[in-house]
Amino acid sequence: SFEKVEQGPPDAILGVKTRFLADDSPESVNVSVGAYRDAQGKPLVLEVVRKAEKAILEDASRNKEYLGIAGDVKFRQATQEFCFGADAKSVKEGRVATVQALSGTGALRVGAEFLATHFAGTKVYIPNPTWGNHFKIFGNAGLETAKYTYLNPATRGLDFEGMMKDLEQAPAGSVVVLHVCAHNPTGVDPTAEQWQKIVDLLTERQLLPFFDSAYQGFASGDVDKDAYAVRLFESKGQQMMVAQSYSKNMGLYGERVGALNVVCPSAGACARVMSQLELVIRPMYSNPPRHGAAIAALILTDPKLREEWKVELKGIVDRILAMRKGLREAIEATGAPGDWSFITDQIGMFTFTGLSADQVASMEKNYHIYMPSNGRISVAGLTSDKLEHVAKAIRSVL
Ligand code: PLP
Ligand code: TYF
Repeated sequence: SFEKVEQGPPDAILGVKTRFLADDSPESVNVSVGAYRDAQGKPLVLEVVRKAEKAILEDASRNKEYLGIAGDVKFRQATQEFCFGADAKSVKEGRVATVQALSGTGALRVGAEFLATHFAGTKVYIPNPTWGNHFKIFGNAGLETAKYTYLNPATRGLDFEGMMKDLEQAPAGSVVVLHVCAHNPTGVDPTAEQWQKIVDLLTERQLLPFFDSAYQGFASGDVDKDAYAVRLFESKGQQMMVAQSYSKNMGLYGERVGALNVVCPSAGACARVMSQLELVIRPMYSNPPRHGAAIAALILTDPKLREEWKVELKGIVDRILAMRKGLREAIEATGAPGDWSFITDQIGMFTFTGLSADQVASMEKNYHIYMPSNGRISVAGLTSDKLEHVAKAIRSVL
């Protein structure tokens, strides 16, 4: 009987939003979920997305037939180039197996299922801390997960030595999950020099990188610059997997647009991997949805739309940077002790404050400010009129 089914716990991040929605205080602030809000605190649909949608609706040659198992062909081609660059050797040589996926989460899940099927027993190394869903995605696929050192809590910077030491211990053939840029939740990325050392270590130790690319363009505003790590690995001839998401950089959250790329050593291996990815997908959801992928494909391939997207993306990144600066200054203005420069040093949409779970609970109870218990603030959810309130609340819980 379904009576025996037990109540499950709420999601660590999505559960916070539920509590926020139930709070009718005029002071309430939602800095929980990583979703961009405009200067008025409203969800944003990019102008370029509206334009692409309009063009799609008006194009009578389009229909609602099922896509193939691997998804929209034009999107798959465009997303490969977006990730690796048009000149990437692996793309030119037809060595990249790419399937459209249900955004980043779906891409990770399909990739995990593929690994579990063909490389059973593989251990997956995941940064500590990371996006909480990583452990469940790989774990539910039946893979063993392990943490590797990432953040140094004392400096709120990268513990690079700790990271390298842990990865040196990983058995050959293990998978290493790496955030391409704008690491969630820490906002801390390796430097170019450190990435060089990481690629050398992974090559030497025969470890397989599984990149999570949820924020390409969202870190620096420059989509090519943000792809640095992936393109570095690609240029070294590394085999790898990359899960891409267009949730943040195109603001397509609910459309579920993403892709899984598997860079193979040969075109033959690529064709075989492709066939196996399709065998993973077919019994799960048959084929992915059309609409969002058509939007993304049009924006990526139409030079005029692509240029407009660039400008809008820059606007988003600039607002986040302004909120970082504003939050730091507002906290410093309260006379709060300590060094708050990490807020403007960290990259992407989050700032990892180092606030304890108790302090976070107190912010919620006494100031109606909602964030996950790990102390991560979604800076993209802040607006100028809330900065002082948030800063004072932080000051008071210290
Ligand atoms: N990976 C990371 C690190 C994320 O932060 C997110 C979203 O917040 C995702 C993957 C997946 O998001 P989506 O499934 O919407 O693409
Ligand atoms: O804020 C975060 O880190 C994410 C956001 O289907 C998110 O958890 C929310 C819903 C979803 C994927 C990611």
